[in-house]
Amino acid sequence: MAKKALILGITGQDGSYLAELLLDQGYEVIGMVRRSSTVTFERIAHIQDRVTLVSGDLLDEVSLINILREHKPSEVYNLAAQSFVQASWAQPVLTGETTAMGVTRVLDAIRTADPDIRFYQASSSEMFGKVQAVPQDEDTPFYPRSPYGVAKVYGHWITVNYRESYDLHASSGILFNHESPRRGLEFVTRKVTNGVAKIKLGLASEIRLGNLDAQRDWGFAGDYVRAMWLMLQQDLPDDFVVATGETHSVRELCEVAFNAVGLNWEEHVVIDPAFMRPAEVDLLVGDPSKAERVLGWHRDVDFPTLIESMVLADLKILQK
Ligand code: NAP
Ligand code: G4F
Repeated sequence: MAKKALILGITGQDGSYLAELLLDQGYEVIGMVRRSSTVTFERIAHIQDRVTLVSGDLLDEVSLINILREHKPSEVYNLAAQSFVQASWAQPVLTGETTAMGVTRVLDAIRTADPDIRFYQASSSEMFGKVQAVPQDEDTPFYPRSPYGVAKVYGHWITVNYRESYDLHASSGILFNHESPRRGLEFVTRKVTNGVAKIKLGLASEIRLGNLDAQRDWGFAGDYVRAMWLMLQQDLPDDFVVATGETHSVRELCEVAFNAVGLNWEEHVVIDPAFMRPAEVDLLVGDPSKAERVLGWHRDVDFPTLIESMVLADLKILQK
């Protein structure tokens, strides 16, 4: 019989790539979607007839228990969250309810409905915040710098706690930034690649950005969902850092993206204080040695290839 997986957050960037991966592996895929007055299925439109979409919300534990009881998945991937760091200062309580308490609701629903379910929690390098070591690995202490980061630390520790308290197969992937042509337009990579495409086509003349000095360890989302799946195939649950081991500044990101279409970034990027954050995460760079050694994971796509592919994809979308 085909294995059955439930993806919370299937309409998001990672959810769409993970659904593709699981379908390719022969899984039956159930995706939870929340009620909305408009359709939010753009990222999964191409596979919508191959997945089962069910209605539920991280804010509503009853909906989670009912979905687990009805569909009986053997694996649950919690990718759902309020995931935009900047928005977490404007909506700290919603971020906490979703990104922190939402994890407890899912874990508790699993404990109630079927404690044999294997669980993946989407933890984040944002938990390292004001970094206490370079590079960051599974033993680096957390020092979150945003309400989002604080909520993710809670989600991480409640996952560890349910694993230790109830012997759940619950793993936490501490993933560094990962991007793709499906990335939300508000995140800096996609904002830049979309802006570059617009400028190239004469539809805009500038991109307004905040802190160009921030450094991130950027990888490709398609590579990172493979690590999530590998974690749930292990005999024992554990925590893993997933990263490229390289870091680049927002300035370098601009350089690579503008170069891809033969433009000079300095002529088009404008610094706008509106995009500065109350507290910044200056430098992230992860050490993926454990994921490489234990899971046999490796990334395929490097930084310039990733950014150039996003620019090309945005050009295509806009030309259509
Ligand atoms: P994303 O594109 O923002 O997707 C978030 C998903 O969560 C969407 O499907 C969204 O549904 C859903 N969601 C939000 N609130 C919900 C609620 N109350 N109930 C049910 N679903 C809800 O995020 P992503 O980039 O794919 O990231 C996936 C996960 O990994 C997130 O937890 C994120 O925090 C974490 N993470 C991401 C990165 C990264 O670099 N991408 C790195 C580390 C960790 P709608 O479509 O209805 O909004
Ligand atoms: O693309 P960002 O918004 O991503 P951020 O804050 O690193 O968070 C992403 O990665 C986390 C993993 O570390 C995830 F957990 C989280 O869910 C999300 O996917 O910003 C990256 C950097 C920041 O330092 C920001 O200050 O880019 C800087 N930046 C400079 N100008 C900007 C802008 N970011 C955005 N979004 N927009 C700007 O105009």
